[in-house]
Amino acid sequence: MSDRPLFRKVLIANRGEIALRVLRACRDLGLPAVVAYSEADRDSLAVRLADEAVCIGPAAVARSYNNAPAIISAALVTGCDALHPGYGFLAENAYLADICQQVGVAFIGPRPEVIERMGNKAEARKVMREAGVPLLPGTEGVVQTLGDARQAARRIGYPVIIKAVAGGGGRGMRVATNDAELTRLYPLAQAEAESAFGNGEVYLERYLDRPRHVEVQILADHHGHVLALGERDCSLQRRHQKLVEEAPAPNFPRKTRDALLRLAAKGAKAAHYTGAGTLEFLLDREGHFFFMEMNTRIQVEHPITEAVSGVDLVVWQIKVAAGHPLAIDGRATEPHGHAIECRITAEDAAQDFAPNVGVVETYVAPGGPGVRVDSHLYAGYAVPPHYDSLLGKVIVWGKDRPEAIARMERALAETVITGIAHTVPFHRGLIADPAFKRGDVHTGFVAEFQDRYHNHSLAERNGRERAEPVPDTVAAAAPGGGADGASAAEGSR
Ligand code: MV4
Repeated sequence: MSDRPLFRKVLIANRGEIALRVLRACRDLGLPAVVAYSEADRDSLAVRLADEAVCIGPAAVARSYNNAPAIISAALVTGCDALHPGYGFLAENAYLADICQQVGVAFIGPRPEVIERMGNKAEARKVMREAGVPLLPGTEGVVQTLGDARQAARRIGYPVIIKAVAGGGGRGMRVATNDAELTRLYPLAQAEAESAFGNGEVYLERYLDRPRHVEVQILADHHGHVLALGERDCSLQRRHQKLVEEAPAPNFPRKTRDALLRLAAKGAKAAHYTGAGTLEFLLDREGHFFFMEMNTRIQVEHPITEAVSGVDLVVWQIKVAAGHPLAIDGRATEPHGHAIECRITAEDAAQDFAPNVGVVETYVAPGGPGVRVDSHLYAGYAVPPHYDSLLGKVIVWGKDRPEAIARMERALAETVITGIAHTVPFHRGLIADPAFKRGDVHTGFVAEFQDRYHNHSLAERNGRERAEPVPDTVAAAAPGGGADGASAAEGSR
């Protein structure tokens, strides 16, 4: 490659730990970076460490991090010729990617048409079906009428799940176990989708009870090379917020994994994908996998894939956006060892994960062999109330899963954060759980863990064995099937 710099300057259009992560990649590449920040983030670590910083508006996200014109203006006035959107906010906004293209700023992500296509979950299903990627039985595209929905559900077989085409991440899903429920829930799902996404279109799929969530990291360049850089198990979630992720997926047969990675790469190729992206799959009890949706961004949990593949995903995102070919030998990225990530948030697990804000009094980050911390915390930092509650991520690597677990226990035990409630104690409980240690994970795991924990402490306090179970989201749904699933989904809002 020539010594010509990749870009003149990169605008980082995000905040928190990911702004810092992207800044570090820019530093590693010798690229100057500008951090775009809101008035609430003036004192953030990314702003302090950046070469340059530019205020894009007030604290409210609609007027700063979600304000495309403000972000584009910031890129232009600071002389940036590339923009990294991070995750969340406008990271999967085709309009921002399109405007970038029009004003000559490289959007570090896929083309706007690809973002748009994958953002429509029914369209994404069509692309994957044509590429031969396994899907759950479901509708070809959007369901237009209740009559069509009932007919489709009879063909698919109950239980079915109604999903918004503009949805994703679990919002606005409804589970129906029979025709009467479908009749009741179909208009509700439509109305919910309309109000949440401004698009009331929905589609149907066969509903799987407590599947595993396994996703595949894709990296693709503008020269037709597509790499599947391994899978992550992200089954440990609470209300669609991931708590723990690991790579490779535990108890996952070699043959299934090979097929998963091969088909995910095929799907990404069919989608004309470029940059870093993720295909999400559900895995059933028998080990069959089914495509669910594609995320067209770098994900929070990308470091575990970096840890086992040796590939710096953010560096490569920037390189492929500049037109560089993927000079990575697919065989060299076979997973080496095992990595686990805990997402530490400013939530109080003892108060049903109520978010809390305040000033970080003390912060002592863990370290030592095999430990990486991606966090924007520092002692004296005031966690602003306007944004999500992620404080940072503890990522560990070990030569095998038991070593990674032991190192996570060590790292979490070393972590000190005072001044605000956080989830480190909850994570320590999860990691120490015998079922987790067996790799016996699924999307109902956290709810079941909380039930065990909650019932146990209540039993202690009340001197009795069982307390009432706590209803949760679809994740908690359904020991015994869809009927509970439907009510749990309904109760989740
Ligand atoms: C499902 C499902 C069961 N069957 N689809 C949740 C997030 C969104 N991306 C899709 N989700 C689900 N889709 C069918 N056909 C169960 C979930 C689901 C879930 C998926 C992954 C991780 C955690 C989850 C928690 C609850 C429900």
